[in-house]
Amino acid sequence: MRIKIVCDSSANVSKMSDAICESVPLKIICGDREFVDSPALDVQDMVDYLKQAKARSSTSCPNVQDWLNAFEGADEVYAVTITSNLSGAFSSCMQAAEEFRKSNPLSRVHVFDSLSTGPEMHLIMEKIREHVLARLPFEQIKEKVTEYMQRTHLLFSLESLTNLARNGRVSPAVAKVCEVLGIRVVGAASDVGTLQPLHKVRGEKKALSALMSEILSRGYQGGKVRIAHCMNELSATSLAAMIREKFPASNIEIRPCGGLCSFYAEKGGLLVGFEG
Ligand code: X90
Repeated sequence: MRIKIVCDSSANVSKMSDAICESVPLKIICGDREFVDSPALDVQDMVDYLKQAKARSSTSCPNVQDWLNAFEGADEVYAVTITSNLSGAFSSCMQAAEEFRKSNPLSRVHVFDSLSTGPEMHLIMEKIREHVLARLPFEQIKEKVTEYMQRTHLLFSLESLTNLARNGRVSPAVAKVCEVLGIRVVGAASDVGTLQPLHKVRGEKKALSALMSEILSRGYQGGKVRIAHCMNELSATSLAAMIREKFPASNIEIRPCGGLCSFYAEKGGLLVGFEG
């Protein structure tokens, strides 16, 4: 039996891609240039290009066929998408699941709406993989992962919300806060999968302590933490050190954002997924 765990590229896990895991790219579009968020994308080059470009930029989610291509050949599929409240990825994935089941009547597909993105999706992918490797049956994996998702969280710290606001993913009023140099917004993925701003802070240090106290208030006790950063490894490393100081045995991994998260989190942005 062939099992596949499929996610969209907002999970930043293209490095996890192998025979079981597959990442389906979103796209970043600017004028007549299109950046496909695959492992081959040079994120720095994209960010530099967007910075000097005059044209409007936007993003697009995988279409039904993109998902179907990733499902191809599988008997069991577990798909994880970016929040359905900010992207069409969940909806196109659900359509693909329906079509796939029709043309492969013996197959089983489940789509998890992460109501989040980035490192929280990463945690969900890892949990599915763990259960798949332990050979748990389909229904049980569905149940256990849905339960797991109740205790995973996503926090963010952003220097700019310009691309989020320009593309209608956050209100212009929230984005305006960040227009003042040095002001960061620290927030969380809300229960319904939208951006929930929590603090407006001046400077990186204050942002890190705000993140730390939000992590603790969500019941973190030394479990897994996955951090994705947009060109801000230093800050990611400092946060990891703060967490390790309190919880020396914590399991922390840091990785750079891929194209989609870099576009929206923008330079300096941090995304933190963790188990509460
Ligand atoms: O379908 C598309 O074109 C993709 C749209 C994605 C929009 C949101 C991306 C957010 C990326 C920003 C900070 C974390 C926000 C968490 C909210 C649930 C990362």
